[in-house]
Amino acid sequence: MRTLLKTCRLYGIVDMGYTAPEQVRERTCALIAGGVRIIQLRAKGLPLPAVRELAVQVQQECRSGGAIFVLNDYPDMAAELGADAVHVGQDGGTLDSVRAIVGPQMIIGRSTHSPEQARAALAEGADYIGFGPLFPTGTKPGRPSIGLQDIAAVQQAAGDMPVFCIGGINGTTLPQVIAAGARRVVIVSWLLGQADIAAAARRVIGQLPA
Ligand code: TZP
Repeated sequence: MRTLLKTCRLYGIVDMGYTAPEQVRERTCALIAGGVRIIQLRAKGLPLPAVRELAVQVQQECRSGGAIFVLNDYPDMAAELGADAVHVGQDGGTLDSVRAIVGPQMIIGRSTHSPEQARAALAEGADYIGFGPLFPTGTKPGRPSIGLQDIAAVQQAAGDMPVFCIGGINGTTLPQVIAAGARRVVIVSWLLGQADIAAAARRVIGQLPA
């Protein structure tokens, strides 16, 4: 899975803030059909049994479609389900403590909001980082945006480790993000809002540098 991770350019999130429970399988499949090979379930604020039920659905579709399944926030549940990856925020504890729960094989991703946090996460053993929000976004309301100026330096400091730029990326902002040095992106609301999610994902992947 770590080998597959290195090939991923577009990271998709099935965010329950934008997705009805009955759309979860269909949206996961649409992302996969569009070439997305890493997909996170983000289910903020839902009761644990509901998160688990949705996670099983995303995991099953990822398994049959050959995509990495990432669970946001719940290392214990990720371990119990045998998720491919778990994603934690700055408030998710040390990566050592997450690693102790999920074992040596699981991919661990960390959200970072500054070059310092990005370097710290990589030094701490993250397998990939999210870096943003680059622009203000309704998906994380109230979170200050960090702009584009640090992307190239973070990308360089990360070397071979995947850096996924995130936050307010859409069809209009993507070219600026790429011009600023991004090689990988996460797109949430814009992608989920497209009438043809697979086609939109395919177009984004086609724009990202190989
Ligand atoms: N972390 C930083 S920004 C963000 C997360 C989860 C939300 C990105 O969502 P969108 O809708 O692509 O701006």
